[in-house]
Amino acid sequence: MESNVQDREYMCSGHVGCPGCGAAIAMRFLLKALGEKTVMVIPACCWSIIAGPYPQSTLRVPVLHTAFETGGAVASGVRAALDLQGDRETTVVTWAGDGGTFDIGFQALSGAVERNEDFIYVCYDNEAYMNTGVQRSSSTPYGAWTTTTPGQEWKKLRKKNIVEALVAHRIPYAATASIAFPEDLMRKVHKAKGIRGSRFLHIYASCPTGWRLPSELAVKIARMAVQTNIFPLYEVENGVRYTINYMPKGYLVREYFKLQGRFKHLTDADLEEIQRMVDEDWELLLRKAGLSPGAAGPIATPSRASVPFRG
Ligand SMILES: Cc1ncc(C[n+]2csc(CCOP(=O)(O)OP(=O)(O)O)c2C)c(N)n1
Ligand code: SF4
Repeated sequence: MESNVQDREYMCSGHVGCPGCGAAIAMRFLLKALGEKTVMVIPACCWSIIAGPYPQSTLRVPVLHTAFETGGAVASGVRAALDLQGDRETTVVTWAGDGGTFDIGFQALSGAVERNEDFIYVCYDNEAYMNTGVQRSSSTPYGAWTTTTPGQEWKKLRKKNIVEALVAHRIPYAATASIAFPEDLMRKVHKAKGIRGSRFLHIYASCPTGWRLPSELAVKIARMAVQTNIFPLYEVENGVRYTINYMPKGYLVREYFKLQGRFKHLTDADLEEIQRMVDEDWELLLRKAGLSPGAAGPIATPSRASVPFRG
């Protein structure tokens, strides 16, 4: 199949992420799509380390490392400074983990997008505070082990729907993307780059270390998350226009869960409950996109159970 992936790299080899780090893969694709006229604002997260210690950097674009809670505010300031210099070409990007986005950076993010600041906010989502040793965040999914949800205390609350929270601000553009679908990811980055105002990208970025997953399965697990409807690929324009970009085959979620050590305590009953929640969320999304669940394929039909996952 022909690929539109550009040859030019803006991320050098020699980064210090773990083998198979989905956040490193995500950054590589993001910068291929954005190009060199980019300023990256990075609040505290794994990427504060992955980029390398000053004066070295794995990135060929300027990077501002900032306080954990300030991603939205710092990007607003950088944009204002560039505007004062008459530079309308450079794209300002905040690149933050789920802890820095869903939780501690949410106030600055909400404030910035309510003002419709002209920047792209990217959350690479590895579903926990990984840099400080795998603590649960409000992005950690129902059922997961973390060091703050250990043993029988595994997380029994749902993951926050961050895209819906941003959509509620009626920003010009919000979208999900995955490291397993690079062309879709880069198309969305291109699209976001061409829009003015606040844009939000939620990128699914697997973390072999925190998920207790063999590093060579990082991309496969990301593909399975989409194929099972756990992480649907869609975009929302101006807070109202929903487009689902990929119609999954609707594989059973249990196939996704069994590959990861963070879910190994789950019983059949737990998996059934999670399947019910995933189906419910998917059907809600279909309705928002103007599609009826029945028309969308094998969702919630018994025949789906016999479909083997072929990644
Ligand atoms: C105000 C504040 N609280 C706590 C920390 C410690 N800290 C640094 S990185 C981090 C975790 C970041 O998690 P996330 O945003 O999910 O990114 P990831 O590490 O998973 O890449 C924490 C708690 C900090 N730097 N500042
Ligand atoms: S802990 Fe996870 S997100 Fe952090 S560098 Fe390692 S694989 Fe990447």
